[in-house]
Amino acid sequence: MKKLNLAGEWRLRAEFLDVGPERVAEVAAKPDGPFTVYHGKSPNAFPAKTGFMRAQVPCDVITPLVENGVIEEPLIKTNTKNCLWIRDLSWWFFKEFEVTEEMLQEDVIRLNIEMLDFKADIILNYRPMARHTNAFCPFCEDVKRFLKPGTNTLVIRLTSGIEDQYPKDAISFYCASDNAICDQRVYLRKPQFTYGWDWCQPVPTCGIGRAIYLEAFSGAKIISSRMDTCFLQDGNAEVEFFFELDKTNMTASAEAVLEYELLFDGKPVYQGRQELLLVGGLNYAQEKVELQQAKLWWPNGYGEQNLYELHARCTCMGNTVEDRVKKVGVRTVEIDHSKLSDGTRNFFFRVNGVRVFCKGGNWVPTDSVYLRTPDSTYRTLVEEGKAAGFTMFRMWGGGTYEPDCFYEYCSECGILLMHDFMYACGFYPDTLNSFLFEAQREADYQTKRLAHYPCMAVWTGNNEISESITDWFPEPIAPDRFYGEKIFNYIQPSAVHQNSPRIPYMPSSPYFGGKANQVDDGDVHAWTYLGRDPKTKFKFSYELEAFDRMPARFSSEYGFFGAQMESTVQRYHDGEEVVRGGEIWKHHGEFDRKRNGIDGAINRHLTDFSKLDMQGYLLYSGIMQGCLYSEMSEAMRQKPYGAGDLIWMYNDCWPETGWTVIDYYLTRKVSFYFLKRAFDTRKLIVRSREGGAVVTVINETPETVSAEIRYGYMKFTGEKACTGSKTLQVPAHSWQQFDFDGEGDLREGFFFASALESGFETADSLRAYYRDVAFPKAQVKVDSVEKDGNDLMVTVSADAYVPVAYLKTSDDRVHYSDNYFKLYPGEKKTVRVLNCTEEPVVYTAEMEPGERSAADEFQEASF
Ligand code: BMA
Repeated sequence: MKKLNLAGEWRLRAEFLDVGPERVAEVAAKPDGPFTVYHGKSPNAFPAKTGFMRAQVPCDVITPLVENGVIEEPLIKTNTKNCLWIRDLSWWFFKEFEVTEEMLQEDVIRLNIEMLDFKADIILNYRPMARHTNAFCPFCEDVKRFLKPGTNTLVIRLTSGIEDQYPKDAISFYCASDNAICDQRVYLRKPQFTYGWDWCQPVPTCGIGRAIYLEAFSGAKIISSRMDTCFLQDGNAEVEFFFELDKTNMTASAEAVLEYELLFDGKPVYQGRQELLLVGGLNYAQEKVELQQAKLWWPNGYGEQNLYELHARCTCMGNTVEDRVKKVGVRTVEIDHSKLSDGTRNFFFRVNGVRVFCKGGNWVPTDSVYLRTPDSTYRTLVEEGKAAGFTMFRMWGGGTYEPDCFYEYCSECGILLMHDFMYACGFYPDTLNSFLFEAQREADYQTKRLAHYPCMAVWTGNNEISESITDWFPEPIAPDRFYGEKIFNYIQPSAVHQNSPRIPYMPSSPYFGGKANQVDDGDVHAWTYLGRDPKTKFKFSYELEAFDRMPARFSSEYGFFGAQMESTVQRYHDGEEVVRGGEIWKHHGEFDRKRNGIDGAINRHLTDFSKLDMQGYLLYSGIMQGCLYSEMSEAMRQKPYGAGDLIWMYNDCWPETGWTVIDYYLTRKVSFYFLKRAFDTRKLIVRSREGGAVVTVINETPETVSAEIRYGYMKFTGEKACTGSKTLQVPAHSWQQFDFDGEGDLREGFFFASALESGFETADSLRAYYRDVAFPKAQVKVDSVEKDGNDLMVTVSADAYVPVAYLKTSDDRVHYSDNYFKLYPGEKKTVRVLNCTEEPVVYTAEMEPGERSAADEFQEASF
């Protein structure tokens, strides 16, 4: 097989939209001057343009426009407004390449392009030869008949797709977010967030993404392969290998040999060989094998992420073609829906037979200009998820299917995926056969592509579309039928069953119960319960006990808003003065309904919001977000039926004040550390009860520990009462509760439990109503600073309880093993400060006691 990589330097120019592919010769003949664009007076006026620019393919069109100085980086200042004109042009990519006589002797020469966004005309040697309109499955065609020996020219003409007029019909009537620029996005199979969402500005673009190459071959090759884990028994595993092979020459059969090996730590543990008689086109092979003493793959914290390597090759007509080496895992995954004693049902994931609590967040695209994300960003984001104790990302349906490296990192880091198909908040036109055709091949392609990754835990049909039909529309405006059902309820389950049969499928997220977002059944988006539902009428972020009462088993979405670090705010202001509430500030995230939630909560729980300056706002909104996330996560983890807590949202596609815990520039927000603690694998959670407290003891690690848990009542000033201790056997992967009796004034202290030597941090019963109590003035100090390689080990302590103490250096991007933590009187806390030489200073965030008003308690939900 001969491969010709077409990535690299291409030439790019723009034309008006009505210059179609048939005018390619005319466009190619235009003078090669520098690319220029004129907008007249307004940046969004209809543009005139001339010339060519260089583009490093793969790329979208914004990247070369920025690199060539035509536009400024769109994600800073208010620049997103200045690039809407990109949708008004067609974009022409040109590439010349050499084809040898030898290549032309092969049976087929396929042009493979992994991602084309969006409407693509593919023109080879000035002959328009194909059209592609789905960014979610690749272009792959035999183009041999269009090629010649010597120099060939490939032209790809792209438009963003937004330019077209689609029917204004029942289907498109509710798919716009506040700041979306097209309410007909549902007609286009491309990342839906690029039209704008309630957390990002629209950034229309188009481009060629990921791999692009020609591949010439004769004979057969493996086009998909995977290893499924059928069952585990007594340390052994039954696994099954699947191969899909494609043979050239449709009218003849041929002998072939398929060989494959499974390696662990570089050593073969199984070798397979099959002699096959292949027909033209598709052929299939499989084999079931027992692996002795299989090394299992576990989610983060639950055990090792053991990975095997699957090597495979096919020899046919004298040619041997190697398959891409795949890292695969031995693990089973299922959703347990068993009945509980009260007649309701469980909803939890079981991996290798072990119940797993899914801790994590929703993953959205990494960049509004999503084709430019380097692998290193995926790695950092996944590793940061791991560092925060995540066991799951939910791949939100308004984004994209990510590149392979992302799934590799999730598999390496033990982060399970609840994976939406890319449909969100809209009705999709399943009345059009052409649309169903695209839905079908996308489902087929993506389920096959991702089937071998051990991180894949469930496929979900879409984001919130099932919920929308039952919950979002009052009778008179509800659509006449459930648009999209042919996709979510028929095409997708069949593709999953066919290509990834050991992975569960759910038609939507949320789902299960008499209606899709029933709070006590299945997977829930807890927004409704937290105040979005007009019927609820008050904000639960003001009444933290409501988190405990919420009967959800698994919340795969809920969110609280929080500011970013100051360096990020400075960075997107790009030298402009930072004005809180100014135009740039507002543009980056403070869309109406998001804002008031956090301001009110700061007022209610932490301090007088009106007295905060900009730095104060950044700090306290971060702390508030962190408190709410940890309150909710701990509430979910201490319920016997609690099984999942995924925040909306983990990451971001641009720098904005929003729901995330890590920002677009990959800087950890204040809330990151609250979530990290809430997600500890060894964890105590204390809740006060009448005459004492209940302690939840969670050990997700694979080791059984014996823990001496000390408990009692402690005053903020450190005096203890009613103390006791209990030595508990805490089995691997376990959850248990015990309670103890005690008395104490809960306005002056709290119940606590602690087993530091066994890896359980001290926990207390104090909820984040910090304005209700008067903390004594505490002296906080740095006890010692020691160097450990490139890191500093900083030990701090306080003489009285501190609800939030934090370390700070001149760089707010520095990583700490923990930060924004509680300090208990007499307990020393040692923090690792990574890659840092500057000694941090320790501060406390003062909580100003205040009167809470009745209005605070039952404030009308504004959304
Ligand atoms: C949801 C999501 C998104 C949305 C978010 C915040 O329900 O699925 O569509 O952006 O809430 O409003």
